[in-house]
Amino acid sequence: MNLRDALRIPAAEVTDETVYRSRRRLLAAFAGAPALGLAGCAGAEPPPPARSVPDAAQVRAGFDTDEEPTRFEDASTYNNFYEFGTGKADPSRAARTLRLSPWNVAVGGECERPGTLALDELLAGLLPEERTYRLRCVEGWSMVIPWLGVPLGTVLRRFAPTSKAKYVAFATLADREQMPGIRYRSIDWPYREGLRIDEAMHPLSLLATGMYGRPLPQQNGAPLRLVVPWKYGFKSIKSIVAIDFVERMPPTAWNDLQPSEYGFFSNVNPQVDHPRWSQKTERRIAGSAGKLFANRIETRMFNGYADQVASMYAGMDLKKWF
Ligand SMILES: Nc1nc2c(c(=O)[nH]1)N[C@H]1C(S)=C(S)[C@@H](COP(=O)(O)O)O[C@H]1N2
Ligand SMILES: [Mo]
Repeated sequence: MNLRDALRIPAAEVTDETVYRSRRRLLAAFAGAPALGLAGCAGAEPPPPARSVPDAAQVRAGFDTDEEPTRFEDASTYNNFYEFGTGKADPSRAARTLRLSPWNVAVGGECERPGTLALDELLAGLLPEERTYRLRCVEGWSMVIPWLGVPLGTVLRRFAPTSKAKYVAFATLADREQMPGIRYRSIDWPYREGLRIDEAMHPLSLLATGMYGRPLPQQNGAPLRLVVPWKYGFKSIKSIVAIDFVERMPPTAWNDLQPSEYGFFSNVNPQVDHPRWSQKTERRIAGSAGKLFANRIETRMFNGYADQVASMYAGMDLKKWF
């Protein structure tokens, strides 16, 4: 049986549990195989960044929501952080020992002031803001999480990106000693993600240091993680140690693994199904319903942030650039 057949699941049987299992199987199938690179987009030139992004005042409606938040105990025990294992409960058990200090972030590439900074230097003078965002995982579940953090763009501008900086690439720590999942050659570690520069500068893009009014738990990506609420959760890379301004679309962990299934943009879009499951609905893990009795709700375009972000994608074919 070839890989594609091995991973095919009859539509009627698809639940987010089977989806997550199949995703884990995909990792196992690819263990040891060479990285595929950006094969999915080979040849075609991606659409350039939008020339301007709205300012904070224009997108303020997206900073909060009146939807019922997820309970802290669900948001901190039902996690994806493959460096600590592929089970949902693995990170909350295994990540406690991740050493958060000292923590340095190396910033480089197409910018005038590159450098490696300790976390408090990186964030010096910035006060964390609270942003309550929806988080929609590509597997078909979602949460509502009150984050604490600073706008990504505010931090990036300190490094004076040049006109060649068309994308921003991020990498997670990959420390074999502290991260038991690194021993499996599934993802081509370190976990990497990227944004187009306009997306990175958009005021909704957050560098989070906390949630629920307290410091981020390790399993949620302490001490510093990205939160990009209009994209599938895997774009929101955890425990960041490197940020690079680059001219070309950078390689990213899930796109490397299966470019036909995980695009670079990965904007939440109920009209573009994952090749192996529908993206029209999601299981909302919120309030006392918790993860066992989560409601199924309709997935919204750009995860409900279309008013804030759609202008960046004007004229872009969102099926092609999924
Ligand atoms: N380094 C790293 N970042 C990661 C992941 C991961 O496995 N490793 N998983 C991603 C996925 S698939 C999701 S849905 C979110 C989950 O964030 P949460 O556990 O804080 O809800 O983190 C993302 N960031
Ligand atoms: Mo995810």
